Parts: sequence; C-alpha cells; structure tokens
Amino acid sequence: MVLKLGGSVITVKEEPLRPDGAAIRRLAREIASSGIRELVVVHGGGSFGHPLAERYAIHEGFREPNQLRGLAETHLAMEELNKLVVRALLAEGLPAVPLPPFSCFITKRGTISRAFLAPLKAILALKGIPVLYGDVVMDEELGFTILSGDHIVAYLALALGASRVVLALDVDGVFNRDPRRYPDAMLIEALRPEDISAVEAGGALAIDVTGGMARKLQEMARVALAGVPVFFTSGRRPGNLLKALRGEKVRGTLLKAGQRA
Ligand code: IP8
Repeated sequence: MVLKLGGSVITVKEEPLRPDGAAIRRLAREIASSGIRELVVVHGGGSFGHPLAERYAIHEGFREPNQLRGLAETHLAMEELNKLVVRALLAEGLPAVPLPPFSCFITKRGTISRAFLAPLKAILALKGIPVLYGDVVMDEELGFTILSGDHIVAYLALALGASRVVLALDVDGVFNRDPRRYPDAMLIEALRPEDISAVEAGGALAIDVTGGMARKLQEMARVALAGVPVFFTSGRRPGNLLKALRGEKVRGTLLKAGQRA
C-alpha cells in the first residue's frame, strides 16, 4: 500500500517551517494501530517545502545561480520535516527508513523520467517502511524543479503494483465545489477515473476543483485507471486514517475504475 500524508495536515500551513507535532504523532499512532506493515509512506511539503520553493522559484527551473541556494534550502527543510515524520513512526515501533527523492528520481519537465528504486525495494524486502516526500529534483530539461509527493505516490503505486493508495488530506475528500469557500459543497463518495477526464473536457459531472486538488486528481486518475483504488480522507479527523487503512467505512472519496458513479 502507498500512503500519502498531506503537507497541510502535518504542518501549520500559515506559518513557515512550523510542524504540527500533535498531528504527526497521532497519524503515526494510527498507522501503527492499523497493523499494516507492507507500506510506503510519502509526505507533502506544507509550510516546510512550499514557501522556500516559491521564494527561489524552484518549480520554474534553473535561471540564475542564486537558485542553487534555494534548491539546497528547500531540500534541507524537507529533510527536517521528514526527520520528524520518521522519528514519530520509529517512536511507535515501526521500521521507518527515510529515503530522499532528490537522490533517486530525475524528472523531465516535471515528470519522473528516471528512477533508482533499488534502495526502496531493498528496504521493502527487509520489511522496512520507506518514507519519502515531495522534494526538489534535478530535471533533464529544466535543470531542477519540484517533484510533488502526489507524483511520487502515483509513480510508486504503478511501479510497485500497489494494492491500493490512501491519501490523508486536510479536507474530507473530493467535493463538487471547494469546501473551504462553499459551505454547501457536497462530498463525492464514489468517483471513477473516467469522470475526471469528463470534468477536464467540460463534461456533465459537477466537480469544481482548483489548484492542488485538480493536479492531485489527475495524478490519481492514472493510478485508478491501472486498477489501483485510491481513497481520499481527512487526516485531520482523528481515527479516519486508521479506518481507511483497515478498509473500514469512513467519510471520504473512493476513486476506482469500473464502479457506478
Ligand atoms: O506538498 C512538494 O510536495 P507536495 C514539496 O506533495 C516541496 O506537493 C519541496 C515543495
């Protein structure tokens, strides 16, 4: 299984470099209680990765030498956050092992073009839990760029033949409108990858997603189309992740090929 811990769940979004220690510890506890051990964890950047990446325009690629400093600082900040996540998992007795994406992926215009998965597979073979994260990466055309945790999740789910993917977000799942702006937004409990392409083509299903969620859905549609179900739930509501990992019923969105919409 591949699990993503959203950056806005494990950090305080409004304050640069501020982790949400309580959330990190609780999520680590829920992972431990789930009993699932064949697992890859990927976490997002939240207030550790994004402000620095933005300040140095890392996602736009190399333009001037000072950006290299930003590349280093963004990576170091992500390593700090990764350290907190790994330590919390270790504290729960889980065999978590940090794995820096900067050292095992190369992208081409932001899409993973080369991957060195031998260390990850070796960790899994020893029943360890690799813990990756959205990171800076070297890019074949741009020089460098940002590799999102979502892209890593999709890539690994397909490359490893995952049985399922769980995303712990700061919202309950996929809504028909942005729930932060519209209190009447409705949660979509079941979604097919075909519905997402229909949305992009201006189709009938009313999903008004913007920014982060739109990109997330595109990444996860690829996964679902390959037959790997993806479940979105809130990592902010205590107990949700535990239930989702156990496959128990919990509020969220199931993105799966072939089901009824
Ligand atoms: O939060 C981005 O990862 P995400 C990480 O999964 C950085 O999009 C370094 C900004």
